[in-house]
Amino acid sequence: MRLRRQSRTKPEDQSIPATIFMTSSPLDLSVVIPAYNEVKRLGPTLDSVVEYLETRRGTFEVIVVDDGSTDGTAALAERRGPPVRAVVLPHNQGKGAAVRAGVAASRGKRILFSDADLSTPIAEWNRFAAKLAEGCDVVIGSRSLGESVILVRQPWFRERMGKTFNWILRQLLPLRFPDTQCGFKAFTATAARALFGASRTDGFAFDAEILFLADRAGYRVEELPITWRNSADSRVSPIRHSLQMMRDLVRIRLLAARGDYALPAVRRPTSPTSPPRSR
Ligand SMILES: Nc1nc2c(ncn2[C@@H]2O[C@H](COP(=O)(O)OP(=O)(O)O)[C@@H](O)[C@H]2O)c(=O)[nH]1
Ligand SMILES: [Mg+2]
Repeated sequence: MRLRRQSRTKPEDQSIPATIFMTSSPLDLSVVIPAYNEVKRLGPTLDSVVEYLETRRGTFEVIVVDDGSTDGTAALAERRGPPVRAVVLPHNQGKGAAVRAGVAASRGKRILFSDADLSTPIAEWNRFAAKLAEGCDVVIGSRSLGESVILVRQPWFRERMGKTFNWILRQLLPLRFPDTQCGFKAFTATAARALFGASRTDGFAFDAEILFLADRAGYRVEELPITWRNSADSRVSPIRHSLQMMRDLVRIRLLAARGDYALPAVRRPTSPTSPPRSR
């Protein structure tokens, strides 16, 4: 049966047909888009995401988390109406805080977060969905795998910054992923709720924290090569955010050492039919 996607009916409309309630919650997919002053890039991104997901089976919502933007980002998202909705944070808190708020507001059985510039095209979701269906809990895009296609590279200083960050990261945390920072990651709702519920990092180091927690708790995490087309426009300030990310990595290490992360280990059925762990 082809499921109906969420209605475009506005929340204040009292005449919503009963069938829409029956099919709209829980949804098959929530796409979370953290957005900070994204009024220029967000419109085309929402068009692509909604157009693509409408061609696929299943119900979905797109949650734009406006992180204290001052350029009308929230109004743009609100004007769209369902399946797009806006979560508005009163002041700028950082990408990690925004994705966490989006996950908390989501109603999907699976959650994908994507950068507002769609540097990884939304059509990649197809392969991520297949991996989740195989039994993965978390599937992360990686620009560092041999099969990844980098159509437009980041500027040299950002590539260097990314590599340095990942090197320092590996000195501090036992992480096996060469690219933790790609803004395209998918989760089962159970994994996303547990991981973001335990996460404490508001800034750009949140991906590293989530992956560290996921591995430690025994979630099945896999990387997928992706296509990447870097958008020259960037909200990342190389010096300020590098320092903030370093400080946050040290803090994650300390929180872990003190046992401050409340995340129970995953229990899996031990039947011979359960999918093998990737480690
Ligand atoms: N919520 C939030 N999102 C941010 C912030 N800075 C950047 N982002 C979002 O994070 C994503 C990646 O940002 P971008 O500027 O494209 O980073 P780059 O591709 O690494 O240069 C986009 O969706 C941004 O809107 C921030 O302070 N808060
Ligand atoms: Mg970008």
